[in-house]
Amino acid sequence: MESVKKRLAEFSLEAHELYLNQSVPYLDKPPDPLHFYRNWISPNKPCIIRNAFNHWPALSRWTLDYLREKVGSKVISVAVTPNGYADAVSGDRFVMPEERQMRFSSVLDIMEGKVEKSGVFYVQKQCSNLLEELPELTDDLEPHVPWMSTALGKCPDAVNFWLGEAKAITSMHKDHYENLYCVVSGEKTFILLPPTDRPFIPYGVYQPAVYLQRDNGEFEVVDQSDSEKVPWIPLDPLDPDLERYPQYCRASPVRCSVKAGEMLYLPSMWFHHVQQSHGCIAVNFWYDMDYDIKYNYFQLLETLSEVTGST
Ligand SMILES: O=C(O)CCC(=O)C(=O)O
Repeated sequence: MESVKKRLAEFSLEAHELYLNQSVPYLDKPPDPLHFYRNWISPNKPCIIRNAFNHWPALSRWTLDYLREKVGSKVISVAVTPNGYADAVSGDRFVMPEERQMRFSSVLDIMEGKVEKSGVFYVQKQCSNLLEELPELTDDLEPHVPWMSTALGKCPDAVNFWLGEAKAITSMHKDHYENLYCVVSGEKTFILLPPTDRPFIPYGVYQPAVYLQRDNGEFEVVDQSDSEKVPWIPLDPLDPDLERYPQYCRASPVRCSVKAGEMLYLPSMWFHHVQQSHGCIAVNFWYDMDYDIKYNYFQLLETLSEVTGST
């Protein structure tokens, strides 16, 4: 077992030498599908694409005033937390946000500082919330990214809308989606780690719970006793506890900032942690490719890391 563990760690370091970049490269225009498949999807490397959605009216239209006029009266799902961390480890719990139904105009009031509320608010429901909750906005963009849909041979499985406060942070995790993340206004900062860094990334298994805000404004953590325990990453890449998780010093996080008008290609199974400027608006396209050989290969790495106790 020890030799498999050692080989896994060597493999991760070799991956860096062999094919990974020290920073996230830029493409200056949308690629053609075959080129993109060959150079980015297949090797599973992230990149930032400029000028990929200049033609979306959203880029010039989506001011907070426009959103208030167009969808202010709509009721949407908003993630509310005391500290900005939705879906994150807190003590010995995996704590999810309170999912509150609010008028879009009330969220805008908070973003614009017109009202003061305790808690941190983030429109981030990842269930294709753009199509499900805000269909009025879909005229302002394309329903998919044609060159990506051609490259993958399918349309996206979800189109998500994101609008959040500066304090709203997405804790480190990975998804099995091919992700095209488009920043429409403001800026997002991603910390990325390749799937091959898995042996250096700690995991724990946590009791799930949700935040619930009481009438006095205090947040309570309520256990979801009927739900199964959740495997999650307890480490904060902004302040990694290297005494507790010494193996993380062998990982190679890459930081990139994605500005308005830019699109990040975030390949499946890459670990990511996300911060944002206040009021940042983004849309992303998730393509589920869990039948792909690439995904199965990283699942094998996951299993090997688990059984060798590389976590
Ligand atoms: O923008 C964010 O806060 C998180 C994005 C994310 O985790 C994703 O697109 O998978």
